[in-house]
Amino acid sequence: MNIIINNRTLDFSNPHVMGILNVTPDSFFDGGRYNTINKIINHVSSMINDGASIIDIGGESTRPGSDHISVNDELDRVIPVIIELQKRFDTIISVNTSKTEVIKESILTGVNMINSIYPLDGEILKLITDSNLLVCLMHIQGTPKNMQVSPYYSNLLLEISEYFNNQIKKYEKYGIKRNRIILDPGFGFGKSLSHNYTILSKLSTFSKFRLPLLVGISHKSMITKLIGAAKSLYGSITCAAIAAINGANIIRVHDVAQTVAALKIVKATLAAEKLNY
Ligand code: PT1
Repeated sequence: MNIIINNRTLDFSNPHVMGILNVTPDSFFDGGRYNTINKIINHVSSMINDGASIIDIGGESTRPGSDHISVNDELDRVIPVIIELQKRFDTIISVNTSKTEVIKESILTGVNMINSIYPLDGEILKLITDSNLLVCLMHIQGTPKNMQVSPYYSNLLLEISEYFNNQIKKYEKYGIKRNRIILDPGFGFGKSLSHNYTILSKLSTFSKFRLPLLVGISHKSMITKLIGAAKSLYGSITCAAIAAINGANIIRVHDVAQTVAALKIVKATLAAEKLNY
């Protein structure tokens, strides 16, 4: 599976790492850490050197319980950063937003991928179609404000698959080519601890869509609830490795170098599996 974006080919024979760049003052893990353009550039530069092929810029926290910020605040945080990164780096830039205005401005600025935690509609899907961008389609139940109150599924994997089916159909109706869509089961977005681990263990069920699979597990509560925040890096790397073994194509993480190292081990293991001694 290959995707061509901006004259670059994303070859999915091995998983890619998406480095998280939070330009939020309140993000759940690293909020406020990258609050000057120099800090941002240094951080992105190390993520790329460490092996990230996509940088995901987010200006609004979507962790459980988080509030929305205003359109103008989000534009002020995100757009200047996209511009600076484009000047300096030859990387795929993803914008993590659900706001129409932010998506519009990001497209004008030349972003390569739209990563929205909500399904997109109408006008914005047309814009994405015309710009030939990649779009991540993530499953969510509820909204960040209420999604963890009492997540419930009568059939978790089936319901996520149906959601993907319906949304893919809608996206295609607006002209988005199927090979521009990336699927994401949305770890922590309206899921209990056991829902999250069921998805992780059965991730390969979503390979049937024959679309790239993105996962974001890094430092989430499904890890800290089991091993505590102080050790969440170890859990994040473990989850990245399990996800890669189970078919994830893009892994969204805070710790790029550590994840890339783990993925090398997974790659060697999967390659050896195919050998016949
Ligand atoms: C994700 C994701 C995202 N996660 C995509 N974008 C977040 N495509 C932001 C917790 O339980 O998985 N995929 N953008 C961060 N959201 C959360 C959700 C952070 C849950 C923390 C938790 O701790």
